[in-house]
Amino acid sequence: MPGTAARGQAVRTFCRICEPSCGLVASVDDGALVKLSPDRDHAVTKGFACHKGLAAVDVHHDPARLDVPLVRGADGALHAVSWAEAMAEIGGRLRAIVDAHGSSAIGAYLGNPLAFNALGEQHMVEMLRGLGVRRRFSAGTQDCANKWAASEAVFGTRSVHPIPDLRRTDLCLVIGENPRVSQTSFFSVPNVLGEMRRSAGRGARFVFVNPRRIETPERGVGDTVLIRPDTDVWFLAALLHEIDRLGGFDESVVARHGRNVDGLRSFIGPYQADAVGAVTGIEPGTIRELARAWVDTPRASVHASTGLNMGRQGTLAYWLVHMLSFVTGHLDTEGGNLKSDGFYPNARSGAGDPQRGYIDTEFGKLRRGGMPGTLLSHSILDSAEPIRAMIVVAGNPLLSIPGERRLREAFGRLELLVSVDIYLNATSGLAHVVLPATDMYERDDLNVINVGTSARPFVQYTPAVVAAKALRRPEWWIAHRLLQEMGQPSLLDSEQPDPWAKLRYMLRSGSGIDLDELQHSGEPVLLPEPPPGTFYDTQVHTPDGRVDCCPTTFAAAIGRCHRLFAESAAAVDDGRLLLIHGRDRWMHNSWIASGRPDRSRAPLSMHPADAAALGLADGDAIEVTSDHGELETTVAIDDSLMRGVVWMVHGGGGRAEGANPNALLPTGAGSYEPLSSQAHMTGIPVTVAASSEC
Ligand SMILES: Nc1nc2c(c(=O)[nH]1)N[C@H]1C(S)=C(S)[C@@H](COP(=O)(O)OP(=O)(O)OC[C@H]3O[C@@H](n4cnc5c(=O)[nH]c(N)nc54)[C@H](O)[C@@H]3O)O[C@H]1N2
Ligand SMILES: Nc1nc2c(c(=O)[nH]1)N[C@H]1C(S)=C(S)[C@@H](COP(=O)(O)OP(=O)(O)OC[C@H]3O[C@@H](n4cnc5c(=O)[nH]c(N)nc54)[C@H](O)[C@@H]3O)O[C@H]1N2
Ligand code: SF4
Ligand SMILES: [Mo]
Repeated sequence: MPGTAARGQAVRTFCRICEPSCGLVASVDDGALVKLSPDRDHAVTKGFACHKGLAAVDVHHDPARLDVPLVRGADGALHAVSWAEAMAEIGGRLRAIVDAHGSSAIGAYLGNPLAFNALGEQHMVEMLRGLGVRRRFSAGTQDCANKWAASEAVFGTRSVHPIPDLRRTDLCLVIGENPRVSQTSFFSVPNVLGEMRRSAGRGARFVFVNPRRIETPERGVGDTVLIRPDTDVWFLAALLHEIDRLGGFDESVVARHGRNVDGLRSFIGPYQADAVGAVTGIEPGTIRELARAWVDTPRASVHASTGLNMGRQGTLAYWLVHMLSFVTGHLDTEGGNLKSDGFYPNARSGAGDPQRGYIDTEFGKLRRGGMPGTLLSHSILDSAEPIRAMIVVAGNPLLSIPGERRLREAFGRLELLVSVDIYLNATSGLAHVVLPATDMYERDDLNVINVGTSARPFVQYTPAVVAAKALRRPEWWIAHRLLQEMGQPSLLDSEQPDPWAKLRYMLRSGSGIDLDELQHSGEPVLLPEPPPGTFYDTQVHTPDGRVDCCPTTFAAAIGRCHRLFAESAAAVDDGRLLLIHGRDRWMHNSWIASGRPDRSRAPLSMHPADAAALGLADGDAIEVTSDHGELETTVAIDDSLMRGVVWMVHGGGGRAEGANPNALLPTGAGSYEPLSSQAHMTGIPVTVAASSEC
């Protein structure tokens, strides 16, 4: 392993659990990782780290970690084997499946931690290409696929996501995001709460749009505007409508850099603040006041996250987020929204023509690039050409994709399920072969996650801080070992494989950085901060170089949007509660539950008045039912919620015990947004009743 640390050393490294990539110092003694501490000398993250990042030392030493390859035997149990035996098992089964059904019978799912793993992601994707795997699923369609689709349509590239210029902004609208808990997404700011607090201290106003009064305002930053779930698109349409009425569009910016603004105006036409009041639950006066504030504030910015993404119309909603910034002249300006490049210009590499972005499949038209997660069980159980082998890397789709019960049945039908993970998770518990990966302190890496979305971009190399324990292997090696087993060209054919070749090239061509020097210094290298005044020249990749204010590919979605509005208006008082979910401070998706006060709880939080109306009290056992499934849990009274909304943490059933809200979410036809394949996961109507078993 290059750079593995010797005895009694402090090794500079960084965390790869979430997006800020906080700098850490690893204390290594006698080849063992002893402690992780915040790196106070880090030029960007400056000693910030959260408890999850520091507790990753426990993940490294956790006796529950996978140490050796496992193969399921005739007795139904998993047995320790060598890498050669595990690969022979996979190779034998895969070859039989491909011989009988072709490579289209192989599917794959790539989970969230792979996006934090520079070599792992690149080489796993290469391996899937080598094996001819067409049906690829990922955490992306449960997380952010709407953002890729919207940016591709508006800016001509899926990779452009301008971020608020927090240090200089005077008004920041934060939609469907909980920075205190999650440290934000598609927006890398170390200690984002501290940064927001500093901005608030100099007078910046933060407005959080959320069905819950989230923790961030409690910490002295801003106010919450409560919104009914899954209605962001209409709130944003009304905000733009009222801004336009006030003359807030910047006609010269729009004329110079935009096209189809008439289409945008026609879309927002029906949505005055008064018209959306009942559906969004937001007082018309609140929207008008926000519109006035936006027009009157020269430095105004906006950011949206998973709460907005997971509605039925995430692409249209994110389109309007871009529009709010662009048509009012706040994009590419100080204190507005800016886009940085990181160590390579990712806007260019993400460029694509939205007109050619969709393909015909047996499930209808789908966005090219990745299948909707909510069609995974259908692709195994209901397809004319079923997936028979699945390769799952760094993911727990059984728990993270809606519809666990159906997925369990589908995975049970597979002729081969391979899981590459650091733990035996719920998904790998069903696998035929489980392969033990290295964790983030056992592999060398580069902070690739925040390229293009970082407020203070830096690039840093970390060595493998310690050698891999037992038989754990890095993903790049596993990918190429499998290619080799399948008789495909593989890096391992060479005596001195160089998994870094592509990243070495990207670093050099993108920012003139020499990988060897980066490896040698261990220092984070600072890159240019997002520069105002360059966006339209460097980041827009539409055919005519203009920002598309109403892409023609949205036509059907716009018609659907108007129809859904009429339906939602009719359903406002139907008496059902609306389920939302999200994160808490201790859990990280399904795989970390660090220091969680009560690991066994995933209660349903209810507003006191909603609980009282059902005769329920804190701690009562309940059954929660939707049109798609049911679960049992207990009530937690929570007056931070909007009336009529109930909340659960997601990821339950993994490292933390407890119910998983995905049992209540839709799958199959109608469960994903047609434009982006993003799953519909928020604002799900449910009924709650005292548990009949009590
Ligand atoms: N109801 C509901 N569902 C959701 C969400 C929600 O808000 N609500 N959120 C969605 C979102 S945003 C996301 S990103 C997805 C996450 O979906 P997934 O990525 O499928 O799920 P995770 O729980 O993150 O599982 C990650 C797995 O990777 C393993 N792992 C960790 N580090 C490594 C490593 O270095 N190498 C390897 N090979 N494995 C590793 C962990 O042990 C774990 O088993 O879930 C989505 N599902
Ligand atoms: N502690 C912790 N941090 C994490 C993670 C974790 O599991 N735990 N996961 C990481 C991952 S993979 C991701 S993607 C990021 C996500 O980061 P965030 O997007 O900030 O995720 P959440 O903290 O769940 O915040 C989502 C918010 O959306 C609100 N919401 C729900 N429905 C709606 C809606 O319809 N409209 C609006 N406007 N709001 C709505 C919820 O109340 C919630 O406060 O967090 C990352 N950081
Ligand atoms: S904020 Fe995220 S990147 Fe930073 S230490 Fe915590 S988990 Fe790691
Ligand atoms: Mo995510």
